[in-house]
Amino acid sequence: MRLDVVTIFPEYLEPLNVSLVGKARARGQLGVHVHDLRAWTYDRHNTVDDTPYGGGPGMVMKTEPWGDALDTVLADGYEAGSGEPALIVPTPSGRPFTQELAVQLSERPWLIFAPARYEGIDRRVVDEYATRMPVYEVSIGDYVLAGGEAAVLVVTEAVARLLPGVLGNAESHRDDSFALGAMANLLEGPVHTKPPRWRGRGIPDVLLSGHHGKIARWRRDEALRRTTENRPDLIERCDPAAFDKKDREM
Ligand code: 6GU
Repeated sequence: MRLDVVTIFPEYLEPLNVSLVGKARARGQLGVHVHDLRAWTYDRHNTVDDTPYGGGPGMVMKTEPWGDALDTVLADGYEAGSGEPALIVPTPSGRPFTQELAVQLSERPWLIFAPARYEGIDRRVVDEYATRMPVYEVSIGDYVLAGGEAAVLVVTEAVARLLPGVLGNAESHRDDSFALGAMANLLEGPVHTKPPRWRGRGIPDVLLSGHHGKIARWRRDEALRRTTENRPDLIERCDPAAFDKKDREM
């Protein structure tokens, strides 16, 4: 997979060199290209923003630097045979970024990120590129960040760990919170490891019982408890029939 990020803060994307994404990159499973938007400004002050038409507070990112930057990135990627691109525009006004969308994006060969600062990018930029490729305007949650760069890191990590061969163990994502399947829409329950006693605290007996059916049911109950506590909205969405089936299999 190829990733391009166009930003006025290339340093903000340094974390893409470390941990899971950094390793995928080092192994050649991921090509990451970070570009400084100001490389496509031609005035003395490298201006990327201007006042909004219609008035109001804040500044809007200008069309021309974004258009020239995206045209260059697209030409590079097509020349490199990167496949069909999709444009990701992080914005608090976007659709919610979910595990389902992470899976969809992980199936694409080439993602181009356009994180904005200020009040956002002139609308005509999104409208223009939407005629050429799928555009996903995504929000990572119900709060406001100063810019989309942190969201790029979030989306990139969620997508990269789904790529074949990036996580050590393909089973690792099966029980993830938000994974699909019988535990769909349930949060993961608590986990424990050695030592068996720490500051007077032991391990739940069932986990030491070796009884796989009982352990699975305990984990399911803990997942339900945690979901009820932290995300009652998710409980509404889970499928009681899936639980009944799992219980019969035990
Ligand atoms: Cl993607 N961008 C900004 N600036 N704020 C956000 C966001 C994105 N998602 C939630 N808040």
